[in-house]
Amino acid sequence: MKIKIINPNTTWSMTEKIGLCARRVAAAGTEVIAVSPDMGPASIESHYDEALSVPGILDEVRKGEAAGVDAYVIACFGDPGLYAAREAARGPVIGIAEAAMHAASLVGGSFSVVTTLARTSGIAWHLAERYGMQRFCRKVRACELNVLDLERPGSDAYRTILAECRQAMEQDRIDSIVLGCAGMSDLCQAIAEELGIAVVDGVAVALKLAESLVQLGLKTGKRGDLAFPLAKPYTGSLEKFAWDPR
Ligand code: 5HY
Repeated sequence: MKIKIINPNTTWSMTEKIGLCARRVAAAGTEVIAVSPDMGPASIESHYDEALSVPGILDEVRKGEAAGVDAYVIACFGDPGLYAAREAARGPVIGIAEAAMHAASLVGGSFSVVTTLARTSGIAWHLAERYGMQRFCRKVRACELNVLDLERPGSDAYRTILAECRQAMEQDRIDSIVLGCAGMSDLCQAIAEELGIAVVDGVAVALKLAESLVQLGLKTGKRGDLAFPLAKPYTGSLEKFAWDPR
């Protein structure tokens, strides 16, 4: 099977890292294709960034459908464009935040999210609410790191994130920690081993969930609000997004 992991930001070093972490857990028969769109923000740290990342995500889904991709992962903790991507795809589309929160809810009664900037914590809470995870989510903690600090040598990002995770473990009465950024994917195992608590990386969970759904023959339902988009003209730079009902 072919699973396409879309890092909606255009920072390819993060995309490569995300692809590596996904391939580490992928089954033998799974081809993992990790991409950044040709257009979009270098990092996603606001509603504005999220909105501007969606055309790139949908463009990658459009290309994936033509290439026979079986499922998609949206590797950004805000799950941007998740429902639009589900409309455009035949197979499953999994957001890393939704995947991570569900996984955390299966291995304990409570979790805290450790993310980058405090300004994105509202987005994480909105997702917890949308996914019915509020009763499990104790806290959303921010390290006050920019997303691209995760890619900057010498930024000391690991120690900053580890310290916040330790605080969460010691103060929040939780069973697990959810990493609130796809760019933290490579830190998951080290943090879990150092602290001795379950640490959930949404990239890995989303990949395994996508694999399972494909293996079970479960595709995105097309009888309701995730049906394929309606055909109509789109103008300007969005012209190529006009839906071809072929
Ligand atoms: C992400 N931003 O996973 C989110 C996380 C965040 O560029 N990739 C990004 O910090 O909001």
